Amino acid sequence: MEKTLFQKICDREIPATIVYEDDLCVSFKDITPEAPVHLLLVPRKPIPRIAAATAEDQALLGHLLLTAPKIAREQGFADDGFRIVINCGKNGGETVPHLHVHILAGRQMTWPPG
Ligand code: DGP
Repeated sequence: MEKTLFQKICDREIPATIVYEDDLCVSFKDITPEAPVHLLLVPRKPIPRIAAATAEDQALLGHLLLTAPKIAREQGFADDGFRIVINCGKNGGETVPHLHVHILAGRQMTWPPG
């Protein structure tokens, strides 16, 4: 299987500004930031989208949700708040078919999203 774009970033075959990594996931700066802070958090496992995750991925998904605020604390933007977003499939706006959590911060977010 060909590696996904985000696998190549995790494996440092494509450059990115990596801000966090552990055995299960990697976080790096989004190339087209939508906020002063815009990070992506991706599992090393190339799950194509959140809807493709299975019960086998339960601990990994929990790890991602706990790691996002950990990164926010480490990077110093947790106190002012932040948003996490997972786009899924075409209508969800997912353009890279490798599950990723957007972490957005540094400005007042609005609702509803576009
Ligand atoms: P989504 O639309 O939810 O699939 O988000 C994909 C994000 O990935 C989008 O915000 C831009 C970002 N992105 C795409 N290609 C690259 C890349 O090569 N490097 C980095 N750092 N981010 C990328």
